[in-house]
Amino acid sequence: MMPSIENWAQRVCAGEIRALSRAITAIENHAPEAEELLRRLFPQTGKAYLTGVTGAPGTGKSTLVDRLSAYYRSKQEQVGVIAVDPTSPYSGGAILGDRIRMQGHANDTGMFIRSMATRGFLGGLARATAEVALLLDAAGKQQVLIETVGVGQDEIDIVRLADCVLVLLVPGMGDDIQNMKAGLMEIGDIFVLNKSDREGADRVEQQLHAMLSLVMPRDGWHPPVVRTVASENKGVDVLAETIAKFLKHFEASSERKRKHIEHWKQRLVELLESRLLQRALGGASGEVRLAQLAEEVAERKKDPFSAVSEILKSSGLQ
Ligand SMILES: Nc1nc2c(ncn2[C@@H]2O[C@H](COP(=O)(O)OP(=O)(O)O)[C@@H](O)[C@H]2O)c(=O)[nH]1
Ligand SMILES: [Mg+2]
Repeated sequence: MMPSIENWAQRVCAGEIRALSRAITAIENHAPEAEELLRRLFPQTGKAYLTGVTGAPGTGKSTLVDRLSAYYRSKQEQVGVIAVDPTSPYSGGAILGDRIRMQGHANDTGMFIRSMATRGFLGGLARATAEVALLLDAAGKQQVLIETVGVGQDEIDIVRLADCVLVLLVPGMGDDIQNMKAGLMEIGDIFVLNKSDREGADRVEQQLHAMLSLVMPRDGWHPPVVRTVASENKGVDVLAETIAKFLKHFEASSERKRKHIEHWKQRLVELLESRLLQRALGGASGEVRLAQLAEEVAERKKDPFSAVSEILKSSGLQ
């Protein structure tokens, strides 16, 4: 088992597509070897720059990610793309559409694209995405782009992983911009006004600036608005330069370090929780015991505090 995991880890580091795909599947399935693999790869990580791309469906996220990827590849940087789309299962239309659109990179070994299933994740989608990002980092992808629809808490958690967050908006959103989630407003490091070839771009940009003037700048960074026409590859170079500028600012202000420490603090708590829960409840018999105790508490035969003490005692944790 162990030598083969070592070999697997080496192949991941070399960027071998099959080894990477297998590793992502292991992460998605929460297979025990995924943890061992990530442990071995961890020392090789911490070099990638993670950019989160979020916005409503149809705003052009996939198109933009595709264009940004091509930009980075033209600069000889290796690129990894993680597409998280809650509206589509693996074989669904949207993902297939993404695949077809990304086919321009199909024969490029410096580029790795993966669509993530979004349902049925043990331990949460954000955690799986974070682990896949680590994997791509270990595989030498300097630019990791994470596409996600900015709707639920899951998506917000995913975007929080990123070093730089792009929030996409398009003209014709009408009053939507007023109702835009405060959360999205706060996590955006750069606002991208895509489809700026469409009517109403000036108006949306004005509204956006008005709203942004109310947001406190973080460490002296005022989130800029960049206009793009992703489908025509317009504004993509300016956007990439703005992302690079943000990174420079981010590192100089030590904000990146602070963010990473915060991130790992949260991840450690999550890992601790899941391990302790595993130890406290054990296998199937623990689950049965939990259900029994819950019933007794619901019927007021037992108080919840004694029930928890009982679980801890029987698992040797107390
Ligand atoms: N007019 C125009 N259409 C665009 C632009 N960017 C993307 N599109 C189109 O918008 C549609 C949705 O794009 P897609 O990238 O799939 O959006 P996503 O759902 O946010 O990933 C596609 O038909 C794109 O070709 C743009 O800048 N201008
Ligand atoms: Mg998409």
